[in-house]
Amino acid sequence: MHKASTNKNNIEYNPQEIEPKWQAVWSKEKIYQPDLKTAKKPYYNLHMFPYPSAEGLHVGNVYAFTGADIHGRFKRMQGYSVFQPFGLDGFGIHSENYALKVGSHPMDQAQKSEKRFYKQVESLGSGYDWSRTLETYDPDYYRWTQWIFIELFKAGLAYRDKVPVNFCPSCKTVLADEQVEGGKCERCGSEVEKRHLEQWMFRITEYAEELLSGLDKIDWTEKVRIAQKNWIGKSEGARIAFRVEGTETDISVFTTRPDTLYGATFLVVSPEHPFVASLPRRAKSTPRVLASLKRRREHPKGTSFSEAAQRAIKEYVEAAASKRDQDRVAEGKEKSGIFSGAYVVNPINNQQIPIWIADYVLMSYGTGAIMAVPAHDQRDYEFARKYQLPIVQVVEGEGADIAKEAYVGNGKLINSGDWNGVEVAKDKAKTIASLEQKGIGSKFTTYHLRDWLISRQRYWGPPIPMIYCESCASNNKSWFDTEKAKGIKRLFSHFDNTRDLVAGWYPEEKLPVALPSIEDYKPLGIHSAGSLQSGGQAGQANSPLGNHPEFYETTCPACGSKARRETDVSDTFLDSAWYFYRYISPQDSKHPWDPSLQAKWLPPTLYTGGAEHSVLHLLYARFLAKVFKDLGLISFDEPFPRFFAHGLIIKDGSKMSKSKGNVVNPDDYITKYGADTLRSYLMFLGRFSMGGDFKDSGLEGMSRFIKRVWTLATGKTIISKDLDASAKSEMHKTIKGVSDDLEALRYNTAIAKIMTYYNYLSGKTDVAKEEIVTLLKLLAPFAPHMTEELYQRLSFSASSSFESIHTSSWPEFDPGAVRQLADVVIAIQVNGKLRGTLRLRSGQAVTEEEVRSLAKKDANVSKQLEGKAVRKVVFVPGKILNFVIS
Ligand code: ANZ
Ligand code: ZN
Repeated sequence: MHKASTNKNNIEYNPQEIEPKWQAVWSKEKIYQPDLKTAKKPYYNLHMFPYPSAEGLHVGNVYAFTGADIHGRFKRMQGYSVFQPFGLDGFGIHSENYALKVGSHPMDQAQKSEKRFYKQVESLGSGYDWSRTLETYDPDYYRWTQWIFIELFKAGLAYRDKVPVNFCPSCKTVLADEQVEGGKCERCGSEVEKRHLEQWMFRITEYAEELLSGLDKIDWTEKVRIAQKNWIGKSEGARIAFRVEGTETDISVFTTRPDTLYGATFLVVSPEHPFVASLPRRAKSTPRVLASLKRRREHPKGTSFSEAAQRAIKEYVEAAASKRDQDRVAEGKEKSGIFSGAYVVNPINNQQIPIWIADYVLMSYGTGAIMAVPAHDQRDYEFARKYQLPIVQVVEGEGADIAKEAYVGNGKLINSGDWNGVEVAKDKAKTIASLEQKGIGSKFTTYHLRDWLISRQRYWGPPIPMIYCESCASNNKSWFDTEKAKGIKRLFSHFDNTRDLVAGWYPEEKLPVALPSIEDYKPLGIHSAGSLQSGGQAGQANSPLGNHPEFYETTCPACGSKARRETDVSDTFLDSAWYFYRYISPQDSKHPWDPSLQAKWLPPTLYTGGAEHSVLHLLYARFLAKVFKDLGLISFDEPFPRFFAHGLIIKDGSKMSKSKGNVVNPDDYITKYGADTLRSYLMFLGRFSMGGDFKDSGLEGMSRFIKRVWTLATGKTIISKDLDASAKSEMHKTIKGVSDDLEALRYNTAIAKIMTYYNYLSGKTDVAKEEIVTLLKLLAPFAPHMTEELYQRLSFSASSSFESIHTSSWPEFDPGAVRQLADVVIAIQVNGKLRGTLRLRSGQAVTEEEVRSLAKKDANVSKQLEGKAVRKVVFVPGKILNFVIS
């Protein structure tokens, strides 16, 4: 390599040559492959793994991966055994949609994407442990995804239910709530429809409180923590029971405003509320209902009352069923409803109030019924206005004008019996206590979070490993009646109440249930009776596997009857909710993850990724961790103690997307400038947490900087000598700044500091070896190839065998070496006029005393003060010292 310094051509910076060269050396020397068993200081540096569905890597991926890699490299040089794995989230709807688009079978497409993606990622030069990759569509992986499904089923956390679901007409499958953004499919952007379908669900709601309280003990990017908190949506209030007139039954409402109970002038139940279904029976058995409707002249002439009213109610309920929740509750949407014919008694004042049925009340929230307080709730107000229902004001406060709109502000209770004068915001607890004392209500907490819908009517996913036996189902038997079930830890006792939700179901114990290669893999959508094929059921969404008896025909594990496999696959987000456990032992055929390595390596030390996953992936992964903990599978209950959300790369002012035609392909830039330049440029764009705007001109600038460092290290006279105090100070100042920045993932400012240091060094006539080594080491995480090349060329490696710059030690900061952190300039005034300035090193002369005596030594100032009496001194530390003289 010393010969090289005499050959001019070879000293030119040539990333196309050196980058693949060092990638091969690193791989051969296994410098990024810690021995997980013996490693002393484990540091699991994880970033979110990508869907390899697009046309390969895009600059947004490069940005995310590089930011994580830089932190990992920093930690490795600090002496940690950094484990940084890579893999592909290539199962699921995202990849399948892409395969459908390009017209290639998902299985073939996966192989193609995998090759291309891995090759591209390798060209970035990141420090991955390539011996531990995983792909979610690999049967060795998804057999454990299926195993997890079964573990949840056995614990009572998976059940099948007919529920109103989000259906994407374009993806032809149901979606979880988290996958619907503003009424649109998270993946394809189509308007989501509402359907009632039988689906597998995970009881994530059982963990609502833990998911919420756990947020307080983890170190996450604040906006992501808040988004998740809001999604869980804890709501505290009360439950109040209203007796239905003429019956022994109560309708229970959930309210966050129990203090407004005196203002409840009607009750509203959701169209799906069981009370509505009970109405026809009631109409027959209670003449009172009939009488009450007659009184109100809602009984059209010529028909039997109950028939007409029932028909109208039935129609209303049916219309509501097809509406989407977000449309039903939207502010400003015209409210609709229908009188039920029945009444309840307001328990606080014994007044009779009517029960209405309206679709702005959802069955899935609270109790599915509300007490309407039109004076203080805008939706109730609009409803009351439309149907001429009474409005009674019970809160008096500033600006209240009930004639115009509901008053939702603070104030004091009025028209509220013994509650009059109570402060509404402050004293909610008082009214709840009063309700409890009177025996008509109690404190109640509910959550907006709903159970995780896990089944997908698609092809490209892990088949849900369950078997359904008709004959067992009709005897109300399930796996829970088997001998095996007796020894299993059940997490929730109230599972016993929902046994019917799993009747007939048995887990497949022989995993994996392999996804067969079929040609008719396209999504089928909802079956009408006419389009039924062998596997389908009218009105049910059917899966491609439902057309394959060779797949689904089997026998019941319990009774031996003919049985049928589940033909739905599970949600992609299940695949990605546990991948980071698998990385520690991707080849383990006995366990989902190695139990002993688990204790040492999990959870990941730092997790980086996009904020857009705050209520998807990050929520699901937290849920699974809590279940695993309860099942005794792991020793922690928060999977990501530290999560850092990076920003987005935009191009020409908008998020990169194919439809906008502004996707940047990193390959072209790597070819032209080298990965080191692209990496450093991306990290210099702006704060890593904020993202930035990708500009070709910026890349040119970074390319020049990288070349300058190259020239400095190859062209300057580099000598071995001791640093003088000022050189030491410059160096340690830089070490401190860059180290702090890398710790906190503030990469743009780290680069700025490295640039400043470069400028300092390039201004010197000769540069000491120590200075160049430091510069290269600080730059190494950003530009791993060229710093390695220079480090080796200059033979800075101490040992005769290969020692990479990336496993060398990070420059140690010596606080004693820093002479000055920054200069402080203090204006010296006399009677407010500037008479001199004082330049101080920070840490020097900070008290007023000291500054005053230094100021007096200034010739100009002392002349001004001569013979004058100083009446007062005004001192603003770090800025001004003003002598007031007479
Ligand atoms: C009476 C009341 C008076 C209310 C008032 C509000 C203001 P959050 O904060 O989202 O929890 N509500 C309860 N269950 C509902 C359902 N299933 N569908 C639609 N609305 C429902 O909102 C709680 C409030 O939303 C509850 O408090 C209830 O209206 C309504 F001046 O009860 B309130
Ligand atoms: Zn059976």
